[in-house]
Amino acid sequence: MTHRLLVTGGAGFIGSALVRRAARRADAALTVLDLAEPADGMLPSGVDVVRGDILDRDLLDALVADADVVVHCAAHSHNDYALANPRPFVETNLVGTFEVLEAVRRHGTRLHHVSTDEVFGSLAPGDPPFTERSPYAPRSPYSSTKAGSDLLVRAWVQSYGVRATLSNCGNNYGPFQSVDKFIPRQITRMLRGHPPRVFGTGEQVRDWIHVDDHAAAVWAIVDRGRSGETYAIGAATERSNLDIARALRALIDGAPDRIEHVADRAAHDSRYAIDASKITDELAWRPERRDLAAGLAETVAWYRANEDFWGARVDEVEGFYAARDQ
Ligand code: TDX
Repeated sequence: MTHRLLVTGGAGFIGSALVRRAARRADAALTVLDLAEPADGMLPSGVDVVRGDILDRDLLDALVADADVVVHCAAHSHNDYALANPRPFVETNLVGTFEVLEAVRRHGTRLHHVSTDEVFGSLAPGDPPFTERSPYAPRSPYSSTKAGSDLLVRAWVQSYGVRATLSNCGNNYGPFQSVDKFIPRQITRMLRGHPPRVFGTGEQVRDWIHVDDHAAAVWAIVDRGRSGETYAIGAATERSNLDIARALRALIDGAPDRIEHVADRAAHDSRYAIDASKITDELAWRPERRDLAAGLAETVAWYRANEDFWGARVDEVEGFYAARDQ
């Protein structure tokens, strides 16, 4: 039987990786709903791309009516933009998820909600990693809207019997990530001859996972996950921002110590880390791309070869950061 899959946000970094992986399956018919036009090469041919907003109720309803499974990835995802202007985050991440939930409720459609480890707040150095049972403790406009969207999904499962799963993943890296995020920003700065810029001390720690491993985890949940359950996704690869900046610097121009420290982010979470035992034990998912050094080298090579993807955006992004002394 063909599975008709609708991926909201499927022209984004994580959403498109989900679509590329699903397109390998012979039994999947894929539709993407996204505000943005997919970048060249981002989506396989044969994917039906609909340009539009999850807040457009009629459009969303028509697409959900035609789907067996909805993977909800559409969100505004950048912390610094949320600090500068939180309204679109509340509208898309909270109200948009509400609209997705109402649509799947009307049509009895299975949902998977893609979320982030940021909903659990910030860890101190010796704390155990986040699990599915960690208390929600978001500290920023972005993470609070994602936390709220998770709670809506959980409530719709309990109150209306919606069939839904959730996932909370650590920091992703890989091809097609927007240049406003940490790793692509540093790579593209260095390719243009500028040093990397870390916020504050640079000692903040993130738990990195290749986007393809995240995509495989999401499809494992869609295939084998239990409705109502949450799955934490991570590859146990904690690194400080300084470690990453140095590694990239060494890959690109061999001068790992020339790094600029700039103004810190407000409410900057100091550490994220994920304990992925539940998904590894219950769904037999394992990260296959655990070699971060190899993954970063491949990612640098991708950005070198794909200036078409990022060249037109870097000035705008650097202008945004410059206005914030970052
Ligand atoms: O130029 C920079 N310098 C810097 O030091 C940028 C852009 C970021 N940083 C720091 C801030 C964070 O400590 O690097 C770290 C990573 O920053 P982001 O790429 O903005 O990611 P983060 O804030 O950790 O959130 C990410 O993971 C959870 C994603 O962007 C979110 O969308 C996801 O939900």
